[in-house]
Amino acid sequence: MAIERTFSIIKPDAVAKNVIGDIYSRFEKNGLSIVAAKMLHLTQAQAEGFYAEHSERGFFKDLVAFMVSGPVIMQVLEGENAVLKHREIMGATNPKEAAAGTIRADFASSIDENAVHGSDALETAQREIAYFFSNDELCARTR
Ligand code: RTP
Ligand code: MG
Repeated sequence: MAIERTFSIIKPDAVAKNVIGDIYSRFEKNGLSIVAAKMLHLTQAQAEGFYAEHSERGFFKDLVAFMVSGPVIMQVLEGENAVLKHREIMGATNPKEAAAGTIRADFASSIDENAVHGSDALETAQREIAYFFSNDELCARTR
């Protein structure tokens, strides 16, 4: 299986719940290594740009308002089949539909405040990583 990189955000609700460590632990226990990380409070423009594909959707305004409501921590995860594996660990967008034991089942309170973001495809991952990280911020994985 291919070694991939994917992009992850721990959203403001999960940062406020003090569960960054628990979420990192789930990544690591599932074979995903953190190869870049930063914590920041997104600006309106950063959040709008990041979610531009949803700009015509009814939930866009609320989504952006939520994403700028507090600090987030974002990371690049590397491992075998990382994009899909990460989406599996996260669980469904709506926590009511998320499988037991997934991050969203355990930490998300609603579809709007759903704890984490993860890239939905390899091409998306490359674009999203480049949106927030420069090449020299991506570290080689130590094996
Ligand atoms: P994300 O991009 O945050 O990882 O979430 P996702 O792929 O599972 O879901 P996506 O379709 O990309 O939607 C982005 C975020 O918008 C909010 N959303 N609300 N009310 C709604 O019907 C609705 N649909 C999506 C969610 O917070 C979702 O994470
Ligand atoms: Mg998405």
